[in-house]
Amino acid sequence: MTFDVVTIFPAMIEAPLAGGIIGRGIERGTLDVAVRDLRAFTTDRHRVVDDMPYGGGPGMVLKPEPIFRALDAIEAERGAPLTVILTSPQGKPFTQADARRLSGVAHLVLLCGRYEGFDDRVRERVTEELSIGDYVLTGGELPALVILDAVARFVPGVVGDEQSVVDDSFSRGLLDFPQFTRPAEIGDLRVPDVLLSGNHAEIRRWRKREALARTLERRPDLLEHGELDAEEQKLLRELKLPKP
Ligand code: J9Q
Repeated sequence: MTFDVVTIFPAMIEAPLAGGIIGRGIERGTLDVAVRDLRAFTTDRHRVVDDMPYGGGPGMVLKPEPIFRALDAIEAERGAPLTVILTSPQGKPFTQADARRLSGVAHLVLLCGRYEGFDDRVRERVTEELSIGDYVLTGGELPALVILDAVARFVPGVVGDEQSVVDDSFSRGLLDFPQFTRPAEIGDLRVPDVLLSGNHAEIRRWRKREALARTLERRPDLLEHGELDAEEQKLLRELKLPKP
C-alpha cells in the first residue's frame, strides 16, 4: 500500500515512521510512504504557504495553490483519481471500521493542515475529512500519523501475527482483559490464581467478565451496540447487580 503525506513539517512524519512496525513495513517494501514538503510546491522566493483570512480574524490560512500543485504532482506520478484524506476537527470521527475500509484502497493521500485550517476550496479535491478526536492540536501531522498507523496495520504482512489484527480489542467491541506475565509474584502483587490454574474454561470466563467489567466502568458507550453473546449478557447482568 502507498501513502503520500503532504505537510509543511516533513520531519514530523519521517522521524516516527523510521522505527517500529510501520518502519519495518517500509523497509520490507510492504508499505511505501512518500512525504511531500508543501513548500516544494510554492513558486515565490520565500516559499510562502499561508496567508491572512479574508474577512479578518486571527491566525493564518493555508493557501490553496501549493496544495493544488502538490495534488496535481501526485496525480501525475501515481495516476488519477486520488483518494485524498484531510484531517481536521471538522471531520467525521475516524473509527476502526474506517481504518479497515481504507486499508482496501491501494493508494491514499493524507493532507496535513494547520490549526487555523485550509482555504475551503481545497475541499473540492478532498474525498474524506476525518477527525481523530475532540481536542485542539497545532496541526494535522499527528492525526495523519494516527490514521496511517491504524490503516497500515491491516495491510497483509505489516503486523507479524495476522490473528492479533483480527482479534484486537475494538474489533470485538469490548476493551481488553487484564494481561500478566512472569513472575507470578512481585512483592505482594500477585497474578490472579485463575490464570495459573490451567483451567481454560475458567480462564476464558474470567477474561470475559474482566473485559465486560472494564468496558462497563470506562466505556459504557461501547455496550450500546448489542453484539454480546448469551454468556456475555448474563455476565453483564451480574456485574450490574448492586454489590452485596
Ligand atoms: C488538523 N486539531 O484534531 C482532531 N482530529 C484532527 C485534528 C486536527 C487539529 C488541527 C489541525 C487536524
